[in-house]
Amino acid sequence: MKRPDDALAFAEFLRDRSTQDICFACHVSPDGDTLGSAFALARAARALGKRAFVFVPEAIPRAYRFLAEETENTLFFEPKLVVTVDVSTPQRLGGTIDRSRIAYVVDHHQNNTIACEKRFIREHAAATGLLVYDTLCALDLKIDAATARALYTAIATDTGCFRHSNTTAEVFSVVAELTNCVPEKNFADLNRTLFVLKPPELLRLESYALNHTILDPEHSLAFFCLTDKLKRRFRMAPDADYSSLIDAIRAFEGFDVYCVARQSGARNYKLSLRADVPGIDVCAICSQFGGGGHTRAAGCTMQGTPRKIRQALCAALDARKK
Ligand SMILES: [Mn+2]
Repeated sequence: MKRPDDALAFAEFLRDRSTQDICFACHVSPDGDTLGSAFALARAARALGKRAFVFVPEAIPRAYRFLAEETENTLFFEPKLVVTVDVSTPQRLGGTIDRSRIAYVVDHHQNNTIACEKRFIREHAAATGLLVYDTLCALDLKIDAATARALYTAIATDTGCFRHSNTTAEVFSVVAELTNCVPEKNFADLNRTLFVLKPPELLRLESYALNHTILDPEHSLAFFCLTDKLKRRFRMAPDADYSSLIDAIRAFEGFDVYCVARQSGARNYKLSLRADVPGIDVCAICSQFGGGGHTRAAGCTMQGTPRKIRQALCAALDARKK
């Protein structure tokens, strides 16, 4: 079993006697990777005899709540150390984390900007969950079923259920190992929870989104804007998870870039971008607007009206093509 240096160094940090009372911090709009990775790490830290909890700055989406239940994330204390997990920027930590206590950064995003000397970053890894898996191997910890489910959640969600271009041989070999760690020897039930089941109001909203996506062949862009008004019309829960909308509109054939702009505040929109062709770097585009992410999946926040935002996005896409 390979034990790369970066994983060994992080494993050594976790095992160290001075490493105590750890908070594993997730990013805002928590997804399967930040949550699955953080809960797997919290379980590992506890197995090493440390106190540990997972800090999630916003409500955990329904599909991932089982992670917090399986790992009993009820023990809260003043952490001595913070380890950020899958968090690319200080802004994405949310407001309440004491940044002076950040002791380690574990991530796979490009250009991670969290200030910290100790870093375990692999920009080409499909998911932070793969870094955590290597860490558990470096620690020689047995992977129990709950940890396997947490890591599977991290890897399966960040690869779009093994559909995206980041689905490498490493992904399949790690997932093969994880499959052997659950009693049923498959992840069928978990896949249903993660990828199939959705609240009825969200399914109806997705159907509306498919009917109202602006298809712009000139910029090869499919764009949908989710306004607060629409959220009210579909009676969406305040903590609804809208991350599946971008996957829904990504099914439109013949486009290079897909975008969902979600209103948050009067003139504030959170954009999710996906590029499904090589050569278009949506991370670079989002960086222009203060965001970031991966080459093919990135996000940023923009101010203005839906029309102005779409125009600014088209201008950025045009500039990239020249
Ligand atoms: Mn991730």
